[in-house]
Amino acid sequence: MTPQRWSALSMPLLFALAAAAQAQTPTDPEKLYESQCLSCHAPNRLGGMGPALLPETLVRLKPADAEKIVVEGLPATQMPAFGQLLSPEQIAALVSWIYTPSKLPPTWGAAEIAASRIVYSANVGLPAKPVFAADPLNLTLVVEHGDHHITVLDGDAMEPLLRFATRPALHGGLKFSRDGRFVYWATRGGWITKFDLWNLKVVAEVRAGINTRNLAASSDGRYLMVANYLPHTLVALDARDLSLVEVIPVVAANGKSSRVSAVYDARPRGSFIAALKDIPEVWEIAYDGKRARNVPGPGPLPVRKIKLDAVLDDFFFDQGYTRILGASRDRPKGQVVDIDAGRKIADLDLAGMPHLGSGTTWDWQGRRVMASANLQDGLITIIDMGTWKTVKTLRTQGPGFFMRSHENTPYVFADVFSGPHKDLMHVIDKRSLEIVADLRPEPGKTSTHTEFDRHGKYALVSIWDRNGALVVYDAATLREVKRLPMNLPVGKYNVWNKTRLSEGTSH
Ligand code: DHE
Repeated sequence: MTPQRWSALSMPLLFALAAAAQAQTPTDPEKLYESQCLSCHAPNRLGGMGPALLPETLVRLKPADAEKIVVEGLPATQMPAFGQLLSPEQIAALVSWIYTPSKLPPTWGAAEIAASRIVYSANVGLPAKPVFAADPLNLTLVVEHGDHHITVLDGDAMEPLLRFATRPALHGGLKFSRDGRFVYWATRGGWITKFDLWNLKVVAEVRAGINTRNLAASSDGRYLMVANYLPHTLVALDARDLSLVEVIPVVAANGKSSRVSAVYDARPRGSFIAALKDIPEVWEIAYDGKRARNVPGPGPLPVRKIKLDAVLDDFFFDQGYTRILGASRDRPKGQVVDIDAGRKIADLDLAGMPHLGSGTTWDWQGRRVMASANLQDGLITIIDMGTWKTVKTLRTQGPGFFMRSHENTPYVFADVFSGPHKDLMHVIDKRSLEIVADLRPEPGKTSTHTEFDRHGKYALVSIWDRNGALVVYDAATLREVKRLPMNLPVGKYNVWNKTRLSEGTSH
């Protein structure tokens, strides 16, 4: 029975039916799953309308929280409340079972990927002209986690143009075509979406994995590369229609397979660079044979494997895309890898858990420096990208997640993501390397992730709360100019900053 039909029944009848169902329903979790969950979460727990329910995909959800969701349902999703229908014992058995490995190894190969593809043909071939008057290069997309939506903001007026629903659990950077017309994103459940930003329409969707990390878009506009945790694959898609180009198994020479930490486009190299989580290797996958001269191999997307001393969980490119700065969760030091030479060239003095992918760079006293927040400790490390030495360590009021800046502002915004000061946003002066201001946009609520408009005039900060907001600051005076209510907003992506590779943000 659907949740909608339940609500049409009278309460006493509902309770009587629920009691009868509880008495009849078995406590065997597999049978419970078949009768109650399979229609949305799919056979073999691979996920369908609802997410996959496997230990590999549930790492971020505590069993107690999973139990709460089963009992109460999940607002703004199709997940109904089972608290009246199943007994506490049945719910406990079910929850404990979804945290055990599946008997059948979860598979998501070429056939499943191809079968999942949806092309919205009415939205294909629409005019190459924006349907709105706002500057298309100054649009900012805001991801709202609370009810799984994206808001498209006019970056000059700071007014929403459109708010639309996405598939659940969108994570990581949105990636744009170079003209800014198309935007691509991935959900943790493996769904990839292509959206036409000029016509404000979804063009196509495909499920490229069961548990996906992120995606990269090639700068020649031809390919998307999807990094998966489950299965252990990189998946290349045709950026035009999301059709499958190739599934690349991520396996080392000794046969050991690996999750992919992340994949990024290296524009000047004509290649994708992927870091692996379980094998100490970085892979370069060439999509432009002319530019990527040192990537030999057959097929349209040959792979070059660079061996390292340690796995990389997170990394950052230098401006020339010849070196990457990498960090491993279980190693006290970071490493600098020269991609051309194919080896580590320096260690980085980075303690704790630096979040390099969310760092920022700028010129300081004639040198290029890079700053990274730390997910474990209240410190920010600023590194000279010529000598690879730390030039300054700043103590902050707690662990941080994102550091963001823009060419046209002297400031870096660095959030305090957790702990008692999670409502603070530090403002660092790029000239003095000192914290010069603390913003507290909403006392008690986490403030996080800053993005600038294309001109660097406004800094947009997320209040990460279901009753949250997007707070717009004047980037020069640091005064609040506007506040738009939003539901758990997190990442924000300005078309200009992302397509022009602004030095203050990630790409
Ligand atoms: Fe993210 C980007 C990894 C948890 C919000 N995050 C990324 C990227 C990686 C990453 C590799 C770069 C992707 C890209 O740009 O293509 N994130 C991780 C983790 O390893 C970590 C710590 C744990 C995990 O389970 O994945 C993690 N991330 C989170 C969150 O808890 C956040 C705050 C909320 C969420 O979405 O789950 C979060 N991550 C973000 C955002 C970006 C991101 C908003 C894009 C930032 C940008 O400006 O590009």
